[in-house]
Amino acid sequence: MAAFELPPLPYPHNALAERGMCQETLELHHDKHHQAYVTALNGFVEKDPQLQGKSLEEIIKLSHAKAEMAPVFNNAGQHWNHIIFWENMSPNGGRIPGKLEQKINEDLGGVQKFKDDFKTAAVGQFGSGWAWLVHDGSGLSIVSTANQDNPVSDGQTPILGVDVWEHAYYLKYNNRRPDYLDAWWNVVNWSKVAEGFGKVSD
Ligand code: MN3
Repeated sequence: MAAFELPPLPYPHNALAERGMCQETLELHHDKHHQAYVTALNGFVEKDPQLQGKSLEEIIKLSHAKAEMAPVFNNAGQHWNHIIFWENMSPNGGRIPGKLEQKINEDLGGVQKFKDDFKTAAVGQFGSGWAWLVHDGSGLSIVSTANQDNPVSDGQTPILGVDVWEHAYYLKYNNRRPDYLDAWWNVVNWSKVAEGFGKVSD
């Protein structure tokens, strides 16, 4: 039995299309790209006894910053990143719950400034990568990471993340990464983000 499985997309592939995330992108991105990371990761686990029986987080920590384990880290990191990415979207994401909004106001200078700064981080990430809203145990901050990296390796807990690899937006938005990010705000699943925030802040 394979160690890891691709979790099903939490909504139909066409569910976000009206809000700017097209069906074809979700089919390729989830069913092909994410599946490829899971398949590759399972191949490494099958061959390496030290990875067997380990959780995804354990494998990420074990393989982080080890040159000989880079392929393991790349695929484990991307599997982790995409799980939160799919969960962070919804056709009815609702509004930012009050407690999270209050913390955004305190730590990030208000919701509009948070959105502006998050977009700046995501647009400014050179090449492939991610932008994240993280909690470091005391407060919220915005970070970006290259390629497959994620803030877990730095002891931070991501509660919201957006994929800015070209495969996430190129079919619909071509080179217009800022337009993709503008559309992405329309599908953010705020109740899920607040759930993640509750786990680290309570
Ligand atoms: Mn991706």
